[in-house]
Amino acid sequence: MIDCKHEKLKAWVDETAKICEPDQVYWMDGSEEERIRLEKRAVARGFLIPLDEEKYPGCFYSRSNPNDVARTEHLTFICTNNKEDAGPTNNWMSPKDGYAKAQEFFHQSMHGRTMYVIPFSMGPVGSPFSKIGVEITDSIYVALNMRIMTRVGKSVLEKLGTGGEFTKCLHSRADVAVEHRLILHFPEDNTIWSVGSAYGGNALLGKKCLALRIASWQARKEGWLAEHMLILGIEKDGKTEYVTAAFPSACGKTNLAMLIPPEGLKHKGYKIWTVGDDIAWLRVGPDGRLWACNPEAGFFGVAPGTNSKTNPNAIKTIHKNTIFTNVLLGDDLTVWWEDGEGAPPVSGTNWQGKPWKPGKKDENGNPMQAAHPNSRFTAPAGQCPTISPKWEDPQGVPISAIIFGGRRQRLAPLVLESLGWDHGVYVGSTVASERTAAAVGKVGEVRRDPMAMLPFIGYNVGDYFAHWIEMGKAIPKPPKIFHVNWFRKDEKGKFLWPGYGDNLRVVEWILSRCRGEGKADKTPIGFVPAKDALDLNGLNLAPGAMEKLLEVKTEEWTEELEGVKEFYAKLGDKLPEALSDQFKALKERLKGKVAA
Ligand code: GTP
Ligand code: SPV
Ligand code: MN
Repeated sequence: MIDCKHEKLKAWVDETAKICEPDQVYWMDGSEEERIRLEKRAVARGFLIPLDEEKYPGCFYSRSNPNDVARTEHLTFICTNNKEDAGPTNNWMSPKDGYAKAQEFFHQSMHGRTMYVIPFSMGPVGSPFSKIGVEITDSIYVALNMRIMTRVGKSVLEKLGTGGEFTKCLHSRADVAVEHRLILHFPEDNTIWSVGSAYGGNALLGKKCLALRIASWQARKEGWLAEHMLILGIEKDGKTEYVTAAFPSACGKTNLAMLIPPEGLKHKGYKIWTVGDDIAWLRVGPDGRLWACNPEAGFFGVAPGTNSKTNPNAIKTIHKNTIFTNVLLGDDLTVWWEDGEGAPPVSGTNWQGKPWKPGKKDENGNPMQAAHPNSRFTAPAGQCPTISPKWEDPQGVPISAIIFGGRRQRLAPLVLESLGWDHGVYVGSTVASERTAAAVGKVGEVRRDPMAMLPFIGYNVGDYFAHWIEMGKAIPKPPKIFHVNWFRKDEKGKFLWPGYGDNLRVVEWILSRCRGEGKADKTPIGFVPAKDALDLNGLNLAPGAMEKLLEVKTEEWTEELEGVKEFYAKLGDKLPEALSDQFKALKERLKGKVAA
């Protein structure tokens, strides 16, 4: 039994137990013995299925309710006293209404269940930049996932001491009904309440809820940044440079963070180091550069498309101690997904729990899906073959470049260098991307997703942009800011760029630009690589593909301004002047009135 000396925490747990009425309360200690015990219990209750012990040691399968397979942004709220503090891009509720509404759903929601109390740290326990949370949940699936994704247990409680600050994270699956689902953030109370879902981003409260929505609020107050970014180290000739990249959900962060250099670049001797694949906390370091930490301890990665061609490091990471959610479960107790590793099992059960065989059709005559497009793996970061020796360094790593990106079939070139910090913030603020399966909604629809943070900014987007502009002034040696698009297509709808490992060719150019090397052409929207500036050795691109990939069409970009204008108009007087100036300057450059 864990001994908690933090009176406020104990009182909160007692108070919560009175509302949710669990059968018992269990404090997690984070031990290995506890993991085995909880896994056994989850298996006995049917929440987890153990996979083949030889092929997948320590791995489990989990299938969630089919209505609960992605983040539900329309049920996600920022609850602040002033509506304006949530801004035009967030759903808002008053804290009073939020607590009252959710309380109805939490009431007696844990009958017949255990209430797990999970003390966790985002960032290494005890690091001056880490943040502590305590998640209360009735989901053993959540408890086991939190043990992988965060640092959990006794050491965190010890760090918290008798009066340490922590984020109160309350979660209940309740009846997993969409009508009873709410994901509420109370940044003024450092509190999160999530009910009615057991899906990752809705339920693993350390991740998007704490490390982005609540943390971005705190970061603004404390002068740092909490971002939806991977962190990647690129080593050459004994020197390692680091970049961060913000792409919207399911747009390639995990893949870029674990990339393998392509054959044609092998002779250059690059080594790639993975620091993080989803979230970065960035601060100004004593040397005047921007430094990034990964607050997470695991990867909650998209399964479909992951195979040893696209992402061999991920495949090696997930062969043990991994939880697979909503993929295909083979009758031989293996797992598989669309564009997965090797041949599919001869028979199995798909993500919906239906019998599945290769080639089987659904009721509409379409191929029956094996895995949900947003099916995921949860794996310890330390198992990644390319995990950086610095991934748990409390100081983080110094950043040379910030890369924004989106999924755009047209318009956005393969890579673009901004003209400076404020223009880079403009570029980030205007990122647009086609929707993916990571959140409920229409897949493929283009929407603005500023800094890939649209669903994760915990306050007014106008204030968030202003904070980015301010940060530029506070960083004596700021990183350069870029934009990439791996997803441009030809007329036939085929990707023009091979992507994955070949993305290193683009990162290589980016780093060369940061060192003041690398050739570029200036266009009205920023710098693109000069002809032959990208190393395409060993790459067989279709004739004319590179020209199309780097093409900047003035008419199309002028048209794009209309969309930006519409988006910026929503910000009203919260739009920072620096950004409206950037907008005007770009418009002039596109008219050709001023030199590009
Ligand atoms: P979240 O975990 O949702 O934040 O997503 P993520 O940004 O980490 O995305 P991830 O790396 O998991 O990639 C999502 C999908 O994009 C997968 O199906 C990948 O196969 C695909 N993908 C990743 N990188 C590339 C690329 O360079 N080119 C193409 N065409 N597809 C890619
Ligand atoms: C995303 O959707 O951006 C993810 C997965 O990384 S989730 O944790 O569900 O947010
Ligand atoms: Mn993400």
